[in-house]
Amino acid sequence: MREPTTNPRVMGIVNVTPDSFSDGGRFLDVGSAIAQGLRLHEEGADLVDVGGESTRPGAAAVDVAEELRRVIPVVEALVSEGVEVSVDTMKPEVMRAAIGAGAAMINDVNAFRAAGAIEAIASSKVDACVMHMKGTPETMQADPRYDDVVAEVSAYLVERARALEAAGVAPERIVIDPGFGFGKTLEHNVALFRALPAICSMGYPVLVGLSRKKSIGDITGRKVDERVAGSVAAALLAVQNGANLVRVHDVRETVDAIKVWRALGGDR
Ligand code: 9MG
Repeated sequence: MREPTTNPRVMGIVNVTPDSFSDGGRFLDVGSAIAQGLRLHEEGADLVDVGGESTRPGAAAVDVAEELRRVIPVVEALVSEGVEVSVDTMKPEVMRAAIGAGAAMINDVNAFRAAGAIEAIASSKVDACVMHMKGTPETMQADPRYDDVVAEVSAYLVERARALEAAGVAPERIVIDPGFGFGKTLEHNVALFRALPAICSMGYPVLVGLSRKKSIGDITGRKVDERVAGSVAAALLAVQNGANLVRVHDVRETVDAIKVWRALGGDR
């Protein structure tokens, strides 16, 4: 089995989505998103992932102008406060603007498959997270099927990482992610999780995102806001199995758990 990573990093999640109405129009609370990013940074997040388009199952797409309006002011504000920022986007225009605003990573659940996405990242120095997703957020949970989920996801991740390398992205800049919950049943997610030691031996750092997801709810029987303990357990086991980066909502709890794990010899 692969040795656990000695220095796992924690990525905090900031979603910039409209959450209230003002004078008949959607009111976008950029200030709350910035405050949330700063709070996660203070709680010990190594980097903060900012997203302006929901990737939840069934979520509708947003257009480029709206996504830019949501994300870029938050990136600028967090970077100016010394926060390392990742931007969760599938759109090359948003990638370019985010890189211009100082983002250190582009996290693309679509694995840079959009026209112009590889070029947007290749002409920069930022890191790139390539994630596996079967289908689109709108359709992905409609009866996903695989012959061999681990083999298919692994082959896809290698193919996408090689596509980035062929465009000039150095392998050290590439992070791979099995994409838990993105076109996968609980069984698929469990099979991928159990294969983490092998996935972590593929030559790229690995990101795991299970925080508060349906799989945690399916296992524990808990509602979304009651999934903290289950999410922390999953993050810790991911780290134990070699994950380099865990993407989480509950930064303080995850950072504490990793500290205890390390102090008690989990990283030996
Ligand atoms: C945006 N987003 C939601 N879940 C995610 C996950 O599991 N991994 C990555 N890379 N991004 C995610």
